[in-house]
Amino acid sequence: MARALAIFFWILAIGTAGVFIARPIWLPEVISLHGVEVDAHMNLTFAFAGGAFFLAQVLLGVCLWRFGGNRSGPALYWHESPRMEIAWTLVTAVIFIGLGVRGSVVWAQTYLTDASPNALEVEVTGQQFAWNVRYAGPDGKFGRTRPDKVNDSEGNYIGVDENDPAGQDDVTTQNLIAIPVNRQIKVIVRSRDVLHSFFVPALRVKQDAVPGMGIPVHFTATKIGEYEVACAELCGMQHFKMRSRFLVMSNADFTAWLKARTPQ
Ligand SMILES: [Cu+2]
Repeated sequence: MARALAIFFWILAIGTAGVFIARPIWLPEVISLHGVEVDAHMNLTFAFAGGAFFLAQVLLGVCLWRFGGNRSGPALYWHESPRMEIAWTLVTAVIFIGLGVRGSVVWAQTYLTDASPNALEVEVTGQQFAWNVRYAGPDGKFGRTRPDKVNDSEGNYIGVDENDPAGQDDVTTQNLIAIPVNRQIKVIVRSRDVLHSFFVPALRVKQDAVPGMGIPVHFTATKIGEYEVACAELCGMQHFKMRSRFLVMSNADFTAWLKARTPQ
């Protein structure tokens, strides 16, 4: 029985390691500048945590194989070994603190730095169960929004105030975001009802949308193509279908795309 259990733990260890190495289900290919760093840090974390898990399971199997079964007499054991306890505590502390420090540097580069003044601003407002997107238009200014102007039947999902001249050229779309490639984008994440989370897996960007707040997050996409935005915060019965297309275009294509939608 003990040997069967040992084999079980070895298969578990090899199977788990195999899944992490082969990655049959994983995030899509990364397409942002900072995402490369995020992936590197995630891989490092998996290497340490996965390595420790693998060794622990293999060792457990070895002990079961060697010492398990019907043995007569008491097992050999000792009560304590301060040297070993200090060693494994120190090694674990160094690894965890080291990973934490490295991770916070990666985090700070994205979340604790301001976007460049040349970044393109896009406002993304979550609602049950769609993503509303707004561009400032040629004047570079977002118009005022007012809750009492929200009118779903007229397509004014975020309540743009038609009396504010700055808002008259604003471009709005729903479940469709386009951005130019290789230019920094500053997304202001909002919600008009409950908590949502703006998640673009290919960018390695995830930011909660909190009612009453405009939370900035910036990134630079490096590859033209069509990607996906998902809501990563359970926000109601139809949360599963709250998704948006995310298009990364050449600068010329993006300019034409935006112009075609700009109110004249
Ligand atoms: Cu949602």
